[in-house]
Amino acid sequence: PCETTKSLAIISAGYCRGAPKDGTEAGPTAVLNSGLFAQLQAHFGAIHLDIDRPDGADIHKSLDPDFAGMKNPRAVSVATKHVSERVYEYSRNGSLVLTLGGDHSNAIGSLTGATRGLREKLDSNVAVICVDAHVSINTPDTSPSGNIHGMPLAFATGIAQTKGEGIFDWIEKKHLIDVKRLVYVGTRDVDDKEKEIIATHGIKVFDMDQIRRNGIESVMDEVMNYIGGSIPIHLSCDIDVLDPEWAPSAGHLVPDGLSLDEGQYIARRVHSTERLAAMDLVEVNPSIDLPGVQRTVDSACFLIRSALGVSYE
Ligand code: 5AB
Ligand code: MN
Ligand code: MN
Repeated sequence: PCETTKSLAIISAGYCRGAPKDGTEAGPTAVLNSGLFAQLQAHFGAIHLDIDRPDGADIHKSLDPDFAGMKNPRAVSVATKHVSERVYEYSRNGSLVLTLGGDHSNAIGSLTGATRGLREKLDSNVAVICVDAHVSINTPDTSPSGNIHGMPLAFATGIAQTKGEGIFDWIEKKHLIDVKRLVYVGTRDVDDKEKEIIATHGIKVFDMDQIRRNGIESVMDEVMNYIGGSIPIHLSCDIDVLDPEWAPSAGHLVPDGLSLDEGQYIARRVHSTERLAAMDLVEVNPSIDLPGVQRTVDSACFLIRSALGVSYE
């Protein structure tokens, strides 16, 4: 049911209030300006590039006190609502949508936007492959930090229900992804309370241990089996899934991650389904480990080109 995607839309989502460290606001520019934009243009032709900043995304910190265990909740809510609406418009019109973060809270926007758009367009649910060292599924109640970049999958699935005035009160049922269509690859740093959430909801996880035991090829066979053969796919990539050797410029480095080749293999397998409908690439932070920024950006671009089937030169 998923027709070949003809156009590409890029949402520059350089919002960083979901993370404890600033810097990810410079992620989209760093990634696009390293040659990627030109390569994507050569491949896709005209690209819709959306770089508007929503009013309120920079709500001053003094006007945005903690709410129910969340830091900067109003700023993150405004930003993610905007991303959700932009991704929704493009998805509904049949574009493949690439959202560049920014911290992982931006995925609240991209996941809900793509889900809503594809439901309208194709009358189909979306399968979400989340590639992250973490599971990023704390609720405001379980979060040890209050950082919303540790919560995107909880809000996008509806597992987190916490709402206030101007705080995620825009999320409705039509936005929510189906937890049974969510699968993780490459995790290796999961909080105890997140383990409980994963168990309670029966969410599928292929962690680093499984990848080391069985190999990435066999794990991806299982991933593809699990999500089934027909529905569109949303690939949510947190760059920290890669080993810090390949992506040192990120805020929550965890050792023993994926090699770049393994990351590329995942992306290629997704591409080969011809069902990639949306992708996020988040958590690239050009203010961390300056000598490693180029390497991190190059890895990010490599994953994006692999998932989108773009070769160049
Ligand atoms: B990232 C932690 N689980 O909730 C939390 O980088 C870390 O988007 C979250 O994966 C890491 O604060 C969030 C301890
Ligand atoms: Mn992570
Ligand atoms: Mn994450």
